[in-house]
Amino acid sequence: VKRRSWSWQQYLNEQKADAAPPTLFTQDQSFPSKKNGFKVGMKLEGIDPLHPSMLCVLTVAEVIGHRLRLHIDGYSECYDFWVNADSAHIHPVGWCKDHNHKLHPPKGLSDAEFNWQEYLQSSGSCAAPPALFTCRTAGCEFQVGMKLEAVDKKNPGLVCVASVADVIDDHFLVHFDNWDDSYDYWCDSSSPYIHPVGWCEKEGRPLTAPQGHPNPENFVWEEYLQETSSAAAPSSAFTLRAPHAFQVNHRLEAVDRRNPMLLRVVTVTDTEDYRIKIHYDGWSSQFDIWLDSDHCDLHPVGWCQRTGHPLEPPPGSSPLSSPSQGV
Ligand code: MLY
Repeated sequence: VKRRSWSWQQYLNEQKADAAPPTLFTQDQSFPSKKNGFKVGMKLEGIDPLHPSMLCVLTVAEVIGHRLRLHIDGYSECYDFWVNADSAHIHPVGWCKDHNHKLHPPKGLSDAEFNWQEYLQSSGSCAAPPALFTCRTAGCEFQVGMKLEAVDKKNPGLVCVASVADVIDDHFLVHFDNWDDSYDYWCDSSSPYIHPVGWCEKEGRPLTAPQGHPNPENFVWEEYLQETSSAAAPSSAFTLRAPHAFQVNHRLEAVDRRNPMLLRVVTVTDTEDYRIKIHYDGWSSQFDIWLDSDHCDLHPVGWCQRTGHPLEPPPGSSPLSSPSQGV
């Protein structure tokens, strides 16, 4: 069955709504500057979204428009995940070795047993050509081991003692001291979720001490830095970005949280300085979600069309009325 065509322009007119201006989006959200050259079967290295501290062996399982479904080699398909082709979290074969990062071999192979050349040969597959990846050369002042105060995004009321656990180009991994890596997240120096050592004290806010700290109510940074022989990230490293400029009722395109192969028409229904609440048009508001305004699953109106990705029209919205339909 051919999908009846649907038009953003007609929909915006009907809804008396505006598209969020393309200038409000980050580069990663905007119209890509090059074609998606990835092909099914190509192998690469990248971050496991469920274990953001781990770089894994990946295979392109599906390509739609500017997006890729990636499979973690040796694991169940249920861990497959979608990324944009210009994601900062994917790298060519050999990247980990060249950049001194540990690469987790496919399930079933030990570190000693895994070797890319043999693996490609025995699996009869090829490496994704390095030219397909978007190279990001910018660095940052953050270095592995530096300490900071960071919001625990899974418990956003908490600002906690944290460390830089990894650095890749201009991104770094925030890790909460003495907790497992399930709370870790990648961010850049402009993130609103990170603060220099001493920020909580200055703001008169509680600071959550490392797990198991003997005296969490009286955590003293100076002592902790000494005990752990570590340094605070310099305050010059923090480059807090300006709040976003999305407005309530702006329309955009967003990945469906529940079925991430789909992109849907969404409306901004609430805003905070660094987050927006989105509503999937035509669906119950029980599916509304808050997202960071720079989330890579948000795109300007027209992104799907421009990148050759289907866009799911809101259920119940009328298809394009064309003169040939009469009336
Ligand atoms: N109630 C949660 C809180 C965990 C907080 C972890 N942060 C500080 C990294 C729990 O105890 O699991």
